[in-house]
Amino acid sequence: MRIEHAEVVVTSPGRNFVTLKLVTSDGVTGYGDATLNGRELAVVSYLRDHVAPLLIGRDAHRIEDTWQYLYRGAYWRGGPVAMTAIAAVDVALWDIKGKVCGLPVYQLLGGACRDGCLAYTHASGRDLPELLEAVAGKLALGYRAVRAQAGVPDLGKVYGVATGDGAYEPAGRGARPDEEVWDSRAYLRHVPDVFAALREQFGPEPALLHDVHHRLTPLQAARLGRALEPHDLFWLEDVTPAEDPDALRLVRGHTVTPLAIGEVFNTIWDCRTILQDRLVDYIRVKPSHTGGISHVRRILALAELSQIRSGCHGATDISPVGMAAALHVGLAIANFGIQEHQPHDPLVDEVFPHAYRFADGSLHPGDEPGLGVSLDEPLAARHPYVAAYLPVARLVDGTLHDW
Ligand code: KDG
Ligand code: MG
Repeated sequence: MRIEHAEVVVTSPGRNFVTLKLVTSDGVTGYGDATLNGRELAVVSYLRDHVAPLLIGRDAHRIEDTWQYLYRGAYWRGGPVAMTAIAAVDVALWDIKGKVCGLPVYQLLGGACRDGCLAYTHASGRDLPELLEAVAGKLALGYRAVRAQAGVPDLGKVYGVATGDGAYEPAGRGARPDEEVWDSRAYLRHVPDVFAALREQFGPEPALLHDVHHRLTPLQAARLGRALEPHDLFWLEDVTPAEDPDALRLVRGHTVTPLAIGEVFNTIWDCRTILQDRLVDYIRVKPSHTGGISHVRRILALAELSQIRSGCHGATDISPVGMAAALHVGLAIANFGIQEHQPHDPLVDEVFPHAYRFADGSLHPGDEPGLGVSLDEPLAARHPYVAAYLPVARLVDGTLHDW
């Protein structure tokens, strides 16, 4: 069974998605998520110009060999663009293998280890009353774990906080990124009070998570972790810039608040020190951006040695194809932790009809052969690419900071 056709589909049903479509000589179609938020067209070119021509004629069953061919064969290894492209090929090939075998991908990975994947969703509020209402709304939907992000007094737009009635979406459409102002001291003064109020309102049971988005120094992060200890967070995410494991080592030495990191990692090499030295409790890699199902399984197997669990990134820029891939892996691994679930707009779900479903606080990938996601190409074509960027952040004095 040879790969006969490789095509990159770009669509923007409210936000941009890039999807690799592979078709075999037997007429089996597989999809892979190739979306890299704010840098979408770089992956399109990588796939169209450099990968698709190499795939034609290859044996579609040879997933691992194709992975090695694309990773080692490029000589230039790693990085978000290449690893997102390789991820798309890998995931599309697993989709094909599942369809050929007539089995959902999780069955090919060893079968279900649990009934469903515990999911957390996002709640935000510009002020405390708005946040309390948002969290109550998510719990009423059946979520047992909620990520809470709050506006900071005297700061404008804050990461993770929706500004209108709709869900939070960081990528802004337009030719240039929006600029936001950030003040770590104002943020640090505010956050512990937010979680004290959440615990007072909702009691000890719901799992509460928070994302710092890589903005603090190690010492600031250590102080925040300590200040949040009485409020029993499920995790505190991305406290310091992810490329610096020694920063996490310092944080770890001062707090027992569980830590998570890894949504910007692309290879096992990016995670190795953090996993082997147990610098976090949850690792946020996912098949999209991290070399696909084959590579993420390796990373999670390494994590298991250190009792670190998965916490796959599942923001809206992970397409339904990427989401399904994460769920098939999550269902089948022993050290699953939690799955992020920021539901897509209904229009996105129409463009990518999918079998995965949410019920009673958990997600299940469904039992369709392959990934269980398809692509409505005529509908996708009605929503062409629109330039969009993630914001940049500046400190109050204008210094560029981590967004
Ligand atoms: O593309 C960037 C988003 O995926 C990211 O900002 C979302 O940090 C994020 C999260 O935890 O969902
Ligand atoms: Mg995050």
